[in-house]
Order: sequence, then structure tokens, then C-alpha cells
Amino acid sequence: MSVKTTCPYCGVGCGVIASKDAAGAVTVEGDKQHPANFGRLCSKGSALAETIDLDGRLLEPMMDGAPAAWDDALDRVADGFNRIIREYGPDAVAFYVSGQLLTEDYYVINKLAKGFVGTANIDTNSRLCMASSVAGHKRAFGSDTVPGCYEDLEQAELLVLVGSNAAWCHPILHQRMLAAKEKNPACKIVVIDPRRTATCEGADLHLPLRSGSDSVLFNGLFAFLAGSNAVDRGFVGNCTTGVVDALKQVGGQTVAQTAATCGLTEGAVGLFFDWFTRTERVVTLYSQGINQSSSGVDKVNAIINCHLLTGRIGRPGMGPFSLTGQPNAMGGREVGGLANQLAAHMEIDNPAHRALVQRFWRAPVIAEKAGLKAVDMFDAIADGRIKAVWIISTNPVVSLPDADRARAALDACELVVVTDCMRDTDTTRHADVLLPALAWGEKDGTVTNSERRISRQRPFLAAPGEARADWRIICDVAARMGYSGFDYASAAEVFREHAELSGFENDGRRDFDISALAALDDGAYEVLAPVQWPVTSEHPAGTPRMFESQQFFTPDRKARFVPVAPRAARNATSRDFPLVLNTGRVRDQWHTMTRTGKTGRLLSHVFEPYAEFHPEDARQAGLQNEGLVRLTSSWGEMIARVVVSADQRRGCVFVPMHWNAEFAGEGRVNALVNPATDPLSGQPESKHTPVKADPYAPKWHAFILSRDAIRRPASGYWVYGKAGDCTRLELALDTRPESWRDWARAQLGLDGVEIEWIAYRDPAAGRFRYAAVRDGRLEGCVFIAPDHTLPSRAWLTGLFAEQQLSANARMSLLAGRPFGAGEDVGPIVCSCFSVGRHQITAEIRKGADSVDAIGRCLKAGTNCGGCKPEIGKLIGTTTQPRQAIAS
Ligand SMILES: Nc1nc2c(c(=O)[nH]1)N[C@H]1C(S)=C(S)[C@@H](COP(=O)(O)OP(=O)(O)OC[C@H]3O[C@@H](n4cnc5c(=O)[nH]c(N)nc54)[C@H](O)[C@@H]3O)O[C@H]1N2
Ligand SMILES: Nc1nc2c(c(=O)[nH]1)N[C@H]1C(S)=C(S)[C@@H](COP(=O)(O)OP(=O)(O)OC[C@H]3O[C@@H](n4cnc5c(=O)[nH]c(N)nc54)[C@H](O)[C@@H]3O)O[C@H]1N2
Ligand code: SF4
Ligand SMILES: [Mo]
Repeated sequence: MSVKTTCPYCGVGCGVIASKDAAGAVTVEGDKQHPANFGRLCSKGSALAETIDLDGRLLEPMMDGAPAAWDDALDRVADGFNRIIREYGPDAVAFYVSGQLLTEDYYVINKLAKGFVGTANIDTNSRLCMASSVAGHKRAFGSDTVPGCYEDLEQAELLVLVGSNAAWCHPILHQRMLAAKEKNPACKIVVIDPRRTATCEGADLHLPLRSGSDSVLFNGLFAFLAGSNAVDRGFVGNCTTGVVDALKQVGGQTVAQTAATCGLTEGAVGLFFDWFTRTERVVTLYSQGINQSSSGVDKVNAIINCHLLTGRIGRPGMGPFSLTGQPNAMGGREVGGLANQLAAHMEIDNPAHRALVQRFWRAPVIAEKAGLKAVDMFDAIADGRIKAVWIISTNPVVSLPDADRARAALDACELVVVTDCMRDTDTTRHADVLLPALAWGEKDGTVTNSERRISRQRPFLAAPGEARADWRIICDVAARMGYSGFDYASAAEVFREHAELSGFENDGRRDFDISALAALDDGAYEVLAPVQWPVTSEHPAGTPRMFESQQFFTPDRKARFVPVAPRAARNATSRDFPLVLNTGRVRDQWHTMTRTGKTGRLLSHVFEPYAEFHPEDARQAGLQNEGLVRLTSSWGEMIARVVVSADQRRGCVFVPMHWNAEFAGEGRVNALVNPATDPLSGQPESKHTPVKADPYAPKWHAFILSRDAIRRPASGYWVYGKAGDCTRLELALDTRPESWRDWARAQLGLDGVEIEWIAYRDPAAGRFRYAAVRDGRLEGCVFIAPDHTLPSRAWLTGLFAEQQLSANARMSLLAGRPFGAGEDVGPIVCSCFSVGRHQITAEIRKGADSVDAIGRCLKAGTNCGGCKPEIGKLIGTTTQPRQAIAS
């Protein structure tokens, strides 16, 4: 059986074909017909089949930590919410939801909150993600419209990526850009990011600007364009307003001034401005380096201003392009899931819109004013203004800034309801009521990707345990709260209502209109092919590009220039906190790791939370590469592995956002992140927190590999996860146990168990190695040393595959290094084929001089291609003997 569905991870929205054989084994491959990916999948998409097992799933409702019946759990939620609403009013409850819900789930929760409970206290993790783009779009276009489509990226001759690490975060789209560039060598790519990322491999220019200085850069570009012949006077005159004020704001800002403020060379800035001026077909793609800022909305408008001035919008191969993060970031906006929106791209502060939506819903009430945005919502929970919260499909204890405060807020809250598909997350631990949701592969509905394309997610697995679809859980609670209007029979029925509302009394005044889909019967919904909104009677096959008519959704139908006065980040560095903490993503993990953390293959690329420093900053702080660091801000602290790299800008440290209490002790970066937000969008400044760095030098370093689960320590530095078929624990200890041997046995859960025990002890050097062998097979091993120079984990993990440990392997376990017993492939670079760095550098030294050549000899990079930038970099940095001879 094969089912066409959509990847549940990023906003690229790749089509996936899931197949199940007679034995129930699932494989996934890219859907060659899906217009987002044409058959390709990145490392995360390729590994989907490995993450759908039921290990760790929440399979039954729970109340106060004990299993409960659905009826009791639903009653508790409905009664609890009703009681609090009765006693304290509707604004005493809140809903915190997610861009990973399907549109149908999202539609009903928004309807419940705004039209029935009568509160707009419904916000979503999209507040941390897309809110600044939404607000920027609305200011410029009068609507939250992404103008272009993916084909524009292939037709462009200049691609500017600002605050986007697309190589890791939108990999398939990035590969489409690189492929287009290969076809058209005139096409140039510019990357604007304080750090040198994988996206810079293959780019023509990298501008490592000072953190947060993007408005200055784009204002400088605006001024430069104004003095060039790139201005589209007809377009500016006929189709826009506000150019005079915008020009006054930048007042002749020079290249030299721009370069100085942004910390760039004049040559590099001049080159970028020159390319931008001379290239008609330019797409500016931006993501969290722009959005996650206390002036994120202004940054979005500074970018859009440049496109408006040159009239480069609404035509093939050009336009500003906000890359959405989550699979349904767009769908959430379409249903109005943010606290300051109404449904179907309508405005909560517009009385006509409120009346329209209330009439359509036949709702008893309608929220009158915007609700609390995510950070404010958790403040209100902390101080008791909000007494009940329902969290659905997001993990705020990990992902919100000032995350320790968010955690304390949930602890203090009277009623915390969490719907998730996983049992143990940092957030589910704080739930009074836990409701089990269907996961990807089980659920049914639609999502919208970055280019406004609506695709179906279809189930191919049976509902496990007692898990239910999110929309159904929400509707069941609504019914028990006493509301009618939630008795849908299927996701298709919800979708039809949503589509109908989009066209209801629309008359072309609202961009979001999918009224042509309102009449889909169940069969047509089932086979719905990917389509880009608007989908109307005039455009039944959808709309690839918006604004082709040069008409916008403002009252006068003109686009608006927005004068932008650059502002510094809210919290400045100081003597006490001299470094800027920048946070983001790694290639193979998805957010809080609840799904991607299930497979050793995806953990093999980066296993530990790390902090990446510029060599000079590391030296000043006394940090060693691969040592440990304690990072501290005014809000909290964490411990991470040190990576020293010239890819970092001086004064900045980068830490991934993913690690949390399930996977690491003290690895949750949001404990440190400041909760400053943009005044317009409410989006937090996740890319800029002043911190200090101190070496963390515990006395003992150890790691453990085991076939079974390993006990996780209660405190200190540790990192836990899968490695191949085993589990792996890295840890550091300040005190030594009485007996390392007993400690090792206890960690492996082998206390008092009869087992062959291989031991090597060198107490003088402080080195201890233990291995447990059962029936000739390695069960577990423990390595202890006073420093981090411990044997290669990749090599040791390989020994677990041996059914009978060879004599060589036993000797090498004692020696702590491979000898003939399997090679040390080094840290994994290609997770699809488990190819390690040492293997790649060995081939480079033998003469492999291109990414393709490495692919031919090792297969690395030939499946998803996500590691190609890293292979390219290794080729650039590994000395090749022939060159050495030549020079
Ligand atoms: N592998 C993976 N892919 C993902 C996700 C994931 O968890 N893992 N999540 C998805 C989601 S929800 C999202 S929102 C997207 C995010 O996708 P991206 O926005 O591309 O990812 P980030 O790593 O958050 O940040 C992008 C870059 O912004 C840079 N940056 C920091 N400060 C500044 C600045 O002041 N100016 C500029 N110009 N750049 C700056 C950072 O150095 C970083 O390289 O990824 C999506 N794709
Ligand atoms: N420091 C820092 N913080 C950040 C960011 C950053 O760049 N830096 N990025 C921010 C951004 S852009 C984002 S999008 C957020 C993401 O942050 P979160 O939304 O908190 O992260 P996820 O791990 O995606 O959480 C999704 C949760 O939903 C569960 N889930 C999965 N599928 C389903 C389902 O079908 N139904 C239900 N009910 N549950 C499901 C998962 O198990 C998981 O617990 O993080 C934000 N936080
Ligand atoms: S690029 Fe990767 S994570 Fe994003 S949708 Fe495609 S396969 Fe999924
Ligand atoms: Mo996001």
C-alpha cells in the first residue's frame, strides 16, 4: 500500500510517498510529482520511517500522572475551563497552539476560543517564528501575503538569503536554488548572516554583518538604489505610497557609513549593492535572522522597501520571500490562529470583520480585542491572570525565551492541559491533564507551505492506542463546554467550512480566498492535489504569483513604503555579559527533538549541545575546543561542548535551540534567552542575548554505550541519545565514586548480574575502561578519563554490530583505540550513508577533489545532498598532496 502525503517538518512542504509492505514495514520516498520537491527529500524527511514507532508515544489520556478514561479527561478539561470562565471571565483562560497543527485542527481551536469562549487569548508558536513577517507584510501590502513562488527562485539571477541557513533549514529549496545556479552561471547567491553557515558554501558573497544590523544594511541599499537608474518610477508613482518619507529616513546614507555600522568592508557592501542594482530578477529570502528580533517587523519592511522601489514584485523571478519554518505556519495564519488575528485573514480590530465572522459561525460572542501574545501570555499565567491553559502541539518549556520562567508559570497554573503525541517532554511533565494526539502518518488534513501551496497530509497507519485527531479532541471539549457548531464528521467537513468562510462576503478585498474548494466532496478532498491559494472561481487551479495586477490589499490598493529607523537590540552587551548569544538550528534535528531525536542516524551528525566561538573569543575566555563551557545570561545558564571556529563572527556565540531535559542536563539554551519582543509583532529576540562564557572543567569525563537504556544522572553535565543500535551517555563528574567499577556496573544496570567483564585500569593516569560481554557479544562499555580525549564513539558503536567480539576487538577495547578492529570513521557527516569525516578527508588526501568525486567513492552526499556543503568545506580545508607538491 502506498499513500501520498506531505512531510511534517519544514515549510518547504515536500511531497512524500509512504509505503507499507505486507509485514507492516514502512518506507518513505519523495513524491516525484509534488511541485515542492519533485521527488527529493532531505535527511530529516528521508528518516521519517525511523521515527514513527510507538516508542515513547502517549497512548492514553492521563490525569495527575495516572491513566484516565477519555470521558473523564474531556470532562475535566471542559468543566475546568467552564468553571474558570464563569468565575473570572473568558480572558482567564488561554490556548497556546502550533504551526504543526493541521489547518483543520487549527480552524476549530481558533473558532472555539474567539467565537464561543469569547477570548482572543489564543496564540501559537508562530509568534516565535513568523509574527514579524506577518506584521511586515500587512504594513506593506495591507495583507499577509507571500507574493512569489518557488519557481521564482529558479528564474532569479540574484538570490539574497538574509538570516536564513537554508542549506540546513530549507534543504530541498536550497538545493533547487543551487541546481538553478548551476544551470544559469549568471545567477548569483548572496548570504547575509553574522556567521559563516553551510548556506555560504556555494554562495558568491557572504556578508558577515554585525548581529542585528540588517535594517542599516537594507536602508543603505535603499539609499543606493534611489540614486541609481534601478528605480521603477512608474510603479512607485502609480502603485505605492510613502516613498518620500522612506527616502527622507535614509537621507543619503552612504556605502561607507553602511559598511562601518554593519561591521563589513566597503568593498563587500558595494559589491552587493551593485549586484542588487544591476539585476532585475532578484529574490530576497529571509527567515529567523530577520524575524526573531526586537525590531523584526522593521527589518522585514526595510527589505520590502527595496523591492517596491525597484518594482521587483509580482513578476517572475523576483520579490521578497519570507521562508516559513513549520509545515503549517501558513495554514495557522489562514485560520487566524494568532492572538491579534481573526479567521480567514480578517482583522480582530475591524468591527465589520468581527460581525462577519460571528454571523458566519453563528457564534454567541466574538472576541472584541486582540489577546495576549505568547511571551505576555506566559507572564499572565505566571502572575495568575490566566488560570487555565491548553497547550497543543508545541513544547514551550523548551522553545519560549526565559524558559525557566515559562516552566515556573506552568507549575503555578491551576489547570494545565497538554495535547501531544509524546509522553515525556519538558512540557508534558507539567500537565494536569494529558491528551494523546494522533501523529504524522495517522492524522488527516491539510497544510500550507511557504509558497501558499495547500497539500494533503494523509494517514497510512492505524490510530495507535487511544490517540485521537487533534480536531476531534478540540470539538469534543467544545461540545462538553456546551457549544454547538462543533459536530463535524470529518476533517473534510472542517475544511469545507474554512474554505467557505474565506470566500464569505469577500468580493476580492481579502487575499486569502479558497472558496472554490468549499464544494469539495469527501472524495475530492481525499484526492486533492497540491494547489496554491487563492483558489477561486476565476482561478480554479490556484495562483502561483500574487500582485501581478500591481494591486495590493490596502484601502487605496497601493503598496506602502515604511520608513525604518534602525534600532539596536533591546539588551546590549556589557562588561559582565560581553558576548552575543545567537541561537538556531542544526541540520538533522527538528526543534525539541521529540521525533528526530528518536533515531541514532539523525543524532550522529551532532550529538551534543554545543557553543561555537570565534578563536579569539575562546582564547580570551580560556576555552578549549571540545572542552565544556558554562554560558550565563541575566536570565539563566547552561553547559555546552565548545566548538572553536573562525566561522563565527568575533563577539558572537552560536548555540542550537534543540536540547532539553529529555536529552541533556543543562542543555536548554532558552533558559538564557532574553524575553525582549518586537513592539509590533510580539516576536521574541531569540538571536540576541548578552551572555558570558566560563570554562566548565569537571574532574572526570566519561561516556557509556549500552544495548539497553542507561540511567541518566539527576544533575551536572550529561547528554543522552541513541547511537546506532545502542544508547549513548556522555557525562562529566566533579566527584569520583568509591569504585569506578561498581559505578560502571550500576550505570549499565548490571548490578549483581553474572556477566563477563573486561577491565583496564590506570589509576595513576586516571583512565578506566570497562566492557560487559554476554555470550561473546558486547553489551555495554564505559570509558572514564580526566579529560575529554576518550576513544571514538563512532568506532565503538560499530563494535556492537559484531555478533561475536573478535580477539582484536577485545584488545582494542582494552587499549581504547581501534586496532584492525573496524576503522574509526570519525564524526558522521553524511547521515544517510553514515559516512564519517575521517573517511572523507582520507579520500581527499588521496586526490578526490570535488563533492561529486567523494560521492562516487563513498556515496556521501548522493541521497539527500544535505551534507554537500560540509563536504565542500572539507575539500577546501584538507591539504591535498598534489597541491602541496605544486606549491
Ligand atoms: N534542520 C531543521 N530545519 C528546520 C527547523 C529545525 O528545527 N531543524 N525548523 C523549521 C522552522 S520552524 C524554522 S522557523 C526555520 C528557521 O530557519 P532559519 O531561519 O534559516 O534558521 P535559524 O538557524 O533559526 O536562523 C537562521 C540564521 O540567522 C542567523 N542570524 C542570527 N542573527 C542574525 C542577524 O542579526 N542578521 C542576520 N542576517 N542573520 C542572523 C543565524 O546565524 C542563523 O544562521 O527552519 C525550519 N527548518
Ligand atoms: N532560542 C530559540 N528559541 C526558539 C527558536 C530559535 O531559533 N531560538 N525558534 C522558535 C521557532 S521559529 C519555533 S517554530 C519554535 C518551535 O518550538 P516548539 O513548537 O516548542 O517545538 P517542537 O519540538 O516542534 O514541538 C512540537 C510538539 O508537538 C508535538 N507534536 C508533534 N506532532 C503533533 C500532533 O500532531 N499533535 C499534537 N498535539 N502534538 C504533536 C511534539 O511531540 C512536540 O512536543 O521554537 C522557537 N524557539
Ligand atoms: S526540506 Fe526536508 S524537512 Fe523540509 S519538507 Fe522537505 S523533506 Fe521535509
Ligand atoms: Mo519556526
